[in-house]
Amino acid sequence: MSEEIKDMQYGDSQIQVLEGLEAVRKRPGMYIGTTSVKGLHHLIYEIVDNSIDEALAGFCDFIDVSLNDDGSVTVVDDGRGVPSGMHPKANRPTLEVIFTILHAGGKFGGGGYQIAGGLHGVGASVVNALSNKLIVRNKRDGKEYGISFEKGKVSEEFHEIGPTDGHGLTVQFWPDDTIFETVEFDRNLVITRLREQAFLNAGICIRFRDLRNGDEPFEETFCYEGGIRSFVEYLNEQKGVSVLHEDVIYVSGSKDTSIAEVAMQYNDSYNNLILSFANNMHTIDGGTHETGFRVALTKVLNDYGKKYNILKNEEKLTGEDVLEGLTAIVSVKLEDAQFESQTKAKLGNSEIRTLVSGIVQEKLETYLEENPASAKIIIEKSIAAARAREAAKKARELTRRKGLLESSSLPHKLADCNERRPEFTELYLVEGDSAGGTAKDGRESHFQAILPLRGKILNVEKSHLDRIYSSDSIVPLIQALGCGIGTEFDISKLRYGKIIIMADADVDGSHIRTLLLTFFFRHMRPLIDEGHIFAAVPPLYKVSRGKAVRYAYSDEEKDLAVAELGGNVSIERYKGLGEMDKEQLWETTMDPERRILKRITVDDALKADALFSVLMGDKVEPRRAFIQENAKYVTNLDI
Ligand code: 28F
Repeated sequence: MSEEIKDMQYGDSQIQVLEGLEAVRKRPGMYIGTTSVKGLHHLIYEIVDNSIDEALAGFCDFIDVSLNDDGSVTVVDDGRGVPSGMHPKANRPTLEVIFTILHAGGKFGGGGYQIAGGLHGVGASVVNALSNKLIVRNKRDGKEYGISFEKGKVSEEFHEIGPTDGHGLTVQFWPDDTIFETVEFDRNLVITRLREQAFLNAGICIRFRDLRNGDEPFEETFCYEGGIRSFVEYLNEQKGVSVLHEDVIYVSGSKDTSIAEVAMQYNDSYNNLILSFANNMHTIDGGTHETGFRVALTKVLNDYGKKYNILKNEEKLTGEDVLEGLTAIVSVKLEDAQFESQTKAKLGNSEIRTLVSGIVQEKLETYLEENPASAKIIIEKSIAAARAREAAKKARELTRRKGLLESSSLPHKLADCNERRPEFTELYLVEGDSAGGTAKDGRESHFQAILPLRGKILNVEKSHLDRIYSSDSIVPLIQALGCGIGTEFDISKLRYGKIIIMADADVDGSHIRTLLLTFFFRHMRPLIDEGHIFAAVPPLYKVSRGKAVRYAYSDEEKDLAVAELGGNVSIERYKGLGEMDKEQLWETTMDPERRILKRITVDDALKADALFSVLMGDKVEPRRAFIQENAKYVTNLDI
């Protein structure tokens, strides 16, 4: 950006005029990454990000997001609203410029907002370009103004509507169905993101409403005074783990224009959950902020352990040991974030490593000195991890020697599809050989592959997770997916775009779903983050009268179907998928036009992970209540 623009006051003239919106419509992927369901959701995030920027600037504390019945999304904030004058350079109303000129809004400039969110930061104009229709209402200086667009072009000129006591911006948009693979928003994806943003920006309240089902609107408000501390508490609650020390450890600090904060708490589980963020963007691939945290954590725990003789002789904790049972959030905000890696989700700024490791080193040390009881528990947990690591290493070597995971051959139980391009293919993971056989006969073999899983083996797998590496059920799964596991995991090698878990709606089915979700979550996490994992939702009843057939997925739906078809209906209750013939299976759970799929989010996986811990004995108390509470969730997957 030119110095001339940089030196200007923040105002109408700072908008950078870069390109027209036609380019966005021609190559949407360049601006939002993908036109899949993930890209679709990005539209909401872009608009909400602008409200959050206004909140971070200190002028807005309430954001309202709703999914409307007509397929549109409305975002409202109570910020200052956009200056209502003309943009001097473009000689158009500023509001129009923000929504029509690429990169407008000052996100990429200095000045203006100190710290702007959004990795892509492509802004409102890209959302506008990719929407059939977009309506803006702007309240500022006692007046309300409006402007509307169609496919990025002004359809109703900027105009004054009338007086108002309010202030802030409202945007409503209808995504363009000729651009996106789907224009149906997934409530859970939106909720997960909004909740995350509320945690990352303490004090901002975000209300979410799903108004698409008129009779039963859904509403939830996310508002956390505790910020990332509350985030850690929330995650541990979701995991259903017992924490090892009372309070969440929180450290923060800043240098120049960068700020960093870390919240962490150990629990009694054997896995870790470290989520890192840069400018409110989840950095899935980590980066300098996460490395700074890990390095400092390892050093501080080793130093403390040695100083107080908890670590003996040559005993040393590795970076992996100190993470066992840790839930942590690392969040940094900086002016000129640099991202690397294929997914552009890895922070590269080296000064951030120094900042984070500096504050963790200094402040965590102080915490440990002031809380010796907690310090001892934490270090002993890490020592136990170090010993378990040795044992696990041996188990892994055994599997490696067998060469199972390295072999490029496909499992013999896999009925593969003909299509090779993953974006068009689906892999059904089917509980049991009998349902597997029916699915094989009933599928559309062009794009649907079937892998039967041996449920019994999964159910008795009550040992440590390392045993899974040699499990007869999991190894074929790893082979079929083709993308490896753990540190060798490479999502670009994934052989199927959708991985669909098809299991009965009973306890056995729930076990299998739980184990699979836990497995994906712990070892193939990007599959969940990138929305590849689904649960098929089989019907509970078949209601028929002569040739007319209705499938019902709940008791209410069954009653409706009975009412619709009139008297003399026959009602069949499915006990399991294995009971259906191939036509029924196709109609109810495999036909893309008719089936119901639930996309698995990180929240679902977290719940499954927690349940898995209980089933596998990670957690002993209060076992029964916990299973009862959560088994229902995993069985029904909250549909
Ligand atoms: C529903 C989405 O986009 N909210 C926004 C503001 C506030 C300002 C602003 C936005 C001004 C000249 C670019 C107000 N007063 N919600 C939103 N709230 N943009 S977007 O300014 C944009 C610049 O050109 C704002 C003083 N400064 C900034």
